[in-house]
Amino acid sequence: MGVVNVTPDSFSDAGLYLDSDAAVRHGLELAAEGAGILDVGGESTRPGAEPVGAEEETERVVPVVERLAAGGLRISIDTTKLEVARAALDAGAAIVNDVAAFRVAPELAGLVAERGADCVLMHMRGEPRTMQDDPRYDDVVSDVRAFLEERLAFAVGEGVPEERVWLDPGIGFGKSVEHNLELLRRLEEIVAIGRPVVIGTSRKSFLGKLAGGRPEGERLPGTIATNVLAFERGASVFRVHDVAPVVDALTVAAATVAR
Ligand code: PMM
Repeated sequence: MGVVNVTPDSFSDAGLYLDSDAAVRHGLELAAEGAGILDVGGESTRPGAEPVGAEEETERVVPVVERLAAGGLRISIDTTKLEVARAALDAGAAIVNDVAAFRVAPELAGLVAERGADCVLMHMRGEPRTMQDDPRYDDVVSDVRAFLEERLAFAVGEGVPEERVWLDPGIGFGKSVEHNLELLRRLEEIVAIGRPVVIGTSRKSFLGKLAGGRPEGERLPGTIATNVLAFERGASVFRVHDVAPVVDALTVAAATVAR
C-alpha cells in the first residue's frame, strides 16, 4: 500500500503532493514501483495535527482518487469522515481506511456495507491532537487486540461482511517507542484475530528515535526492518511511502520465509 498524502502538513512529505497533478503523478509512480493499493489521504494524522473540514478534505482527495481509479488502480481512502468516504467511493475508491475505526463516524460502517467496500480499522488511543500525551496501557497488545475485536464486531453488526475487514494496530498512534516495539514483537497476537493485518511503520518517529535521532528522510532502513519483521509475523498489507525498496525487501523476505 503506497501512501499518497494530499495534505499541506503530513509529517513525512509535507505539502509535496498537495497539488493534485503532483499527487496523481506520485500515485502512478508508486503503482509502477509495485504498490497494489494507493492510500489517498487529505487530512494529516500526524501528532498534534489540527482537523480539516469535510468539504476541504473532499476537495483535496476526490480529483486524485478519480484520476487514479480511472487508471484501473486500487484505491483506499484514508479518512474518518462519512462525507469524504462517500465522495471517494463515488470517485472509484474500493477501500475505506479509517484510523478511527468507525468511532468518529459510526455511519461509515453502513456505507462500507452498502457499497461492498473493504475497510481498514485501526487502533488509535485518543485523537491525533493529543494522542502522544503520555500514552498508557495495561498491556498494549491485549488492549489493542480487545479494541480491534470490538471494532470488528461492531462493523459486522452493521452489516460489513467479516471478510471485508482488515485490522491495523496503529503504530505511532498514541503509543510510546516501547509500545510500538511490543506490538511488532507480539504481532502474532493481532494476526490471531483472523483478519488480514495492515501495518504502518513507514518513516515514523520511533524509527528515528531508535536510530539515534534520524530525521524523516533517513528512516528507510528502519522502515524496511520493521516491515520485514511484520511480514514474518503474519502481516498482509504494508503501508509505506518508499514502495520500491520495501517491495524488494518483502520479495526477498517472502522467498526466504516458509509460510
Ligand atoms: N498512518 C498514518 C496515516 N494513516 N492508516 C493506517 N491504516 N495505518 C497507519 O499506520 C497510518 C494510516 C500516518 O502516516 P502519514 O502521515 O505518513 O500518512
